[in-house]
Amino acid sequence: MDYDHLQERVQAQGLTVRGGFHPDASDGVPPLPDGRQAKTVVMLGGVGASFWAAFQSSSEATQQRDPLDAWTRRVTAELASDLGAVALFPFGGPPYLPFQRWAKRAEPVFQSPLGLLIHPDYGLWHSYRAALAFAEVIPLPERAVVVNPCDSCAEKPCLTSCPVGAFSKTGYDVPKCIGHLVKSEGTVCIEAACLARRACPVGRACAYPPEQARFHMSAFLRAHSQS
Ligand code: B12
Repeated sequence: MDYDHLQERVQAQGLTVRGGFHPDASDGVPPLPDGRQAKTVVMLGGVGASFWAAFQSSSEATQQRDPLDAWTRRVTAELASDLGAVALFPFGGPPYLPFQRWAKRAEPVFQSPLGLLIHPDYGLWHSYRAALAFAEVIPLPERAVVVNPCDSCAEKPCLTSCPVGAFSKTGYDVPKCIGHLVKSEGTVCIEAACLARRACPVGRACAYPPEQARFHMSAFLRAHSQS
């Protein structure tokens, strides 16, 4: 198995390889079905609208419950079976697998003040949909050396753009955010896929188009207004 072949197979399913790493026991990667420790983990996800068309044309897109997760499960299970890997998912918890921690091992992304990981080119407009765990060591491309874009951002507009001040240096006030999203004034946050996220100057070309923004924000709102 080589990395380029893997990227081709993954892209054919509409997902993107988001780097990989060779885990050790401290990474919290679940053991493979035969009890061995995985030797390579490859992260799969999306950048901007990269998986949106593939998902939208799938049979899962019109199902009522968690359509994106259902699509992700199917395409990743197909990839895992073809490539001899085990599929792991960021959803389905709690407990949750530490996808953001793994993402930082896999590619140059950094914790932004919002909690989301920032990528120097894609900004906050990217996500992790699944990971593939392999028993073998797959050689990985050399990791690019880049700096955290938030370090040189003096203004930090992400921390001052939320209409209800849900983000602060002490964390993210989820009930405050949800309380606003359910009101008519919250529509603008839904259309923008979060005004705080939208305020970040990095990777704006990758910002989600309106339909995708509405989809993600509505799913987030549904999940949290029920609890
Ligand atoms: C629980 C959860 C949340 C909780 C956060 C609770 C909290 N304070 O941790 C809530 C519901 C608030 C949340 C919100 C959102 N989330 Co969320 N969330 C998760 C989930 C399912 C589990 C996180 C976790 O507990 N991991 C377990 C620990 C052990 O793993 P870890 O990697 O070591 O933990 C890291 C995170 O917890 C992170 N963290 C800490 N505080 C916060 C706060 C926020 C807001 C986020 C996003 C992360 C975060 O720091 C830890 C150290 O790196 C992950 C998927 C996953 N499996 O990781 C997605 C995930 C972190 N979320 C994600 C996203 C995109 C969002 C939303 C934008 C949803 C949306 N609209 O699409 C919002 C952000 C707010 C907004 N207004 O837009 C993405 C982030 C992608 C990225 N670029 O980093 C993830 C990775 C899912 C994915 N499929 O890609 N999320």
